[in-house]
Amino acid sequence: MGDEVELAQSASPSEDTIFGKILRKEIPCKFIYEDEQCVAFDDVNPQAPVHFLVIPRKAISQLSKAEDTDEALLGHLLIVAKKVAAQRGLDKGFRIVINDGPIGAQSVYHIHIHVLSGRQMQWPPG
Ligand code: TR5
Repeated sequence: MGDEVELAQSASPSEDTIFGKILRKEIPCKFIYEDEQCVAFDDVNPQAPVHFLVIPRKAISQLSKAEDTDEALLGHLLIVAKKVAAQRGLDKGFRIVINDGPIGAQSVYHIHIHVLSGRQMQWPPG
């Protein structure tokens, strides 16, 4: 089992997360994109040559807890993901991942979109 999966299995949803601290600038983090609704930054433990995260400023813990009223925000995150991917020159493609809950190997309970590229992705994912 990978470290990230072990971390995910021991993670518990909490009001405050490391991403909340990043958003409040309590932890330094170089944003590669930001607007009034979301920010993007490189993953600290990249699983591919390019691996960045797009997170909303709103603290939605996970996709399964999102509300119908979050529809536009969730769409916005995907549009930002593809714009930043284009800025990073990912013209041959990329993979989007959203982990949800322990089975989905989610370790940080602030919803985030993973964008991975720079190597050939495999299918099925592990
Ligand atoms: O497993 P899930 O889908 O919850 O993904 C959480 C991701 O957050 C993992 O890919 C981690 O590597 C990433 N992560 C964790 C921390 C962190 C981060 N990315 C950027 N900066 C981070 N800081 C400062 N601290 C972390 N604990």
